[in-house]
Amino acid sequence: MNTPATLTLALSKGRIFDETLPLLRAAGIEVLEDPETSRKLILATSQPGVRVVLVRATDVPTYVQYGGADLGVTGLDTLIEHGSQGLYQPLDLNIARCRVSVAVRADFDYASAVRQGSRLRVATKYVAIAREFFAAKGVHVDLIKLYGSMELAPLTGLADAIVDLVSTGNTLRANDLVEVERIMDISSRLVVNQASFKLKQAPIRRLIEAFAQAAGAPQ
Ligand code: PRT
Ligand code: MG
Repeated sequence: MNTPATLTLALSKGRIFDETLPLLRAAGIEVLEDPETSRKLILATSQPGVRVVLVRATDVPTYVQYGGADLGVTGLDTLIEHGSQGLYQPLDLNIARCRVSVAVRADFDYASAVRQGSRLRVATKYVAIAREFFAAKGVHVDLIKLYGSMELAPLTGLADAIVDLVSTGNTLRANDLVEVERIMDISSRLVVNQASFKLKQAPIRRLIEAFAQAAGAPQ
């Protein structure tokens, strides 16, 4: 249970866990187990009152919103899609940086499709971000929700374009796709349950301050 005496931090395995570790270390907190080798979902730390729970990246905001965790680290992409109700967002951690972009097949003339007012079929996991972006541009789109392997959609004819995360661009290049629009820059945010922030104010404030210093971000 997440009790008043414990501070529970929700993280997802992979880049968010890996890039949060140095921030925890800066706050004097060592995670005592390695999620890649352990099957445990609740990880103890060097501070008896602090524990880490491992959840799917898209479930982090949900855990924090409903108090299954007091705090969590989540990509801005995930946060926008989830919505920020019940979540306090005190800090940009500047980790897991990437961007949300529009990409198409190298042989698809995106600029003239947009100029001619064609209706575009767009596949994405980021339906809210894509809807808002194309609406602001005045481009009519049919959005097709996917949960993974977005890059495949233009290659199979499922869609004209995708809206996806890009970091190095290697995945797009490997699939003969080109980035045609950059929608927004993404980094991971600290999110805090609003009730926890009131009830566990002192330890949460200490953690925010240590994270802010380590992340080099103004609070
Ligand atoms: O992978 P899984 O289905 O379990 O969950 P997830 O994809 O939601 O989690 P995870 O751990 O992959 O991503 C968590 C968060 O990391 C995202 O919400 C982003 O905020 C952030 N992040 C930063 C990224 C990337 N960089 C990134 N490059 N998330 C995903 N990618 C993927 C991207 O989707 C594409 O398939 O990597 C590929 C592109 O990388 P490049 O370097 O080839 O351009
Ligand atoms: Mg992933």
